[in-house]
Amino acid sequence: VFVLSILCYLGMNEDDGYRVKLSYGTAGFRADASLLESTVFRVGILAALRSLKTGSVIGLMITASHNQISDNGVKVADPSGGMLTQDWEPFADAIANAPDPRSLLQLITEFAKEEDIGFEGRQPPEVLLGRDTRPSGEPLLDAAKQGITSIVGAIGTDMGVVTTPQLHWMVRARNRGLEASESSYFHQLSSSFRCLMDLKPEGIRKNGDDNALVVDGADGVGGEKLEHFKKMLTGLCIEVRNRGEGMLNEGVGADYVQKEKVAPRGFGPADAGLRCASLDGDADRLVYFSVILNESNKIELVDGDKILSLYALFIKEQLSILNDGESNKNNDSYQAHLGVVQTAYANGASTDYLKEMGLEVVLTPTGVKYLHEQAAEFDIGIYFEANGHGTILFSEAYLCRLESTHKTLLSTSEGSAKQKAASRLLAVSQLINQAVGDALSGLLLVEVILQYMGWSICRWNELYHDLPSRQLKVKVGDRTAVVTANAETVAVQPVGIQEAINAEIAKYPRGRCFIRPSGTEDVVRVYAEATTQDAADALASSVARLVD
Ligand code: 16G
Ligand code: ZN
Repeated sequence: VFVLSILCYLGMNEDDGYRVKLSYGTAGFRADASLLESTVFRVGILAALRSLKTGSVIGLMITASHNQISDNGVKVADPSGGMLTQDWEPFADAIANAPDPRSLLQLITEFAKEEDIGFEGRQPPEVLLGRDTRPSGEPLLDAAKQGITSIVGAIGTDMGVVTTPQLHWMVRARNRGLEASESSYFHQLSSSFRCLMDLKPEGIRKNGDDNALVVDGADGVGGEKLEHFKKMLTGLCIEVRNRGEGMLNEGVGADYVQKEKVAPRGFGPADAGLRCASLDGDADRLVYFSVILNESNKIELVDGDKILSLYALFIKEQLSILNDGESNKNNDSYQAHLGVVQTAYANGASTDYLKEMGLEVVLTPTGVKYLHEQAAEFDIGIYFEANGHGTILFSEAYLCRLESTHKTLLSTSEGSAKQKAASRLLAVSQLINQAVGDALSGLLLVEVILQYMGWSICRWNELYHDLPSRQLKVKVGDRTAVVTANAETVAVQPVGIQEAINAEIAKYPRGRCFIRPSGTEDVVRVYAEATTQDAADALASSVARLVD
């Protein structure tokens, strides 16, 4: 039986004037912040119900990531720290679009019955709340709290201004009985980073650039956090720019740098050759770049695909050290099923490179929930979107095996190459966020691997050469008219469009092109790739004309 006290709050909803139809897309609900108050309130209710249902702590994050400062958004983190289960998305859509308090109440009551959500004997529901630096965050936080506490006994715990991955990490930690504070997060990251630094092979010479890293904080929460956190990191010198003094996401941030392929505000010719990185507005995306000498603000972009490749190379190397000579003994405690997950946006050259390394590569549709789910199928699954969102997942079963292998190695051959490889893998599992892609932990892993390899950013960028590509967006009346299949590589609707796209692709050597409806904007996106920039541009625009 529910005791809801929502009616008073819902009056505002009818005053909205108009209500846009909202859908819980890849990034939760996102819109102009002024339209979101009652939506966030409703998501608060959902989060409390989810906590009741699972008997675990749930997360609610208020952010619009790389979008403009006037936007905001809300998404829910499940007990594992991952995205809200897809089974609940239709309910999220339904309550967000409920036209009046009465139908909202009815939806909730019916859903609770269906899901068999009751109060008896359960822990009081608890939701951890986080928000980015947007000014609209605070009032929206209040709306979320109201939503949560309208479920009797439910608690909303405010974690303050945090990065999206910090909040997901905290939810995961809490549900594992661990301390879930910012300081425990920083402590875990810095100690596993130090452990990896201590395990660097001796005698590696630095190749080119020094330890200095310059980071574009997108004028958001990530830059602020990193500025504070960097003091805890030894062996790495970080300069943070765009820490919040300028306008959030305006000409800065990972999304801008990756899509426009230019240096962010505050970076210029004087930075040529430096190793630079860019976070997005809520610090769940990371790309690297270096400014090209004498080319105003042009950059060499080192995107998510290349971060993935670097990680894959390192993990594979540790696994082969660990496996060396073990295959005959049939000792599967040493074996690990390693796989990588990408989307259709992955540069074709990266996919070729990973396959040449002998890795299993799986494609999924765009959106973290799909990549994450697929990566969790492996003992070690590495996923990345080209835009810089990704992480490395270690399965519980594999971590258990690895821990016992490590213990044995410590007692039989401490200091051996194998023992160190096992230590490194364990440290990576501690460093890299197991809940969601995390620019701060991702950056530390990149830095430690570059030092391990003795590589400069240029050497890293040489792993393979990106095929020239072009992304366009086409404003359409109804983006849902485009329906895709095979991880968005084929458009099955409108009927006939794929044949027309194929005919365009056939005109270009190594041409590849796909269209998909955006999950976050009212547009259809076009991606094209070919052997020259001109060809990629031409392919993209001819396909965009087909969509129009
Ligand atoms: C969201 C997704 C991101 C995806 C992007 C695509 C999450 C947490 N974020 O930001 O993974 O790349 O949407 O946007 O899933 P689009 O559908 O507008 O192209
Ligand atoms: Zn983001």
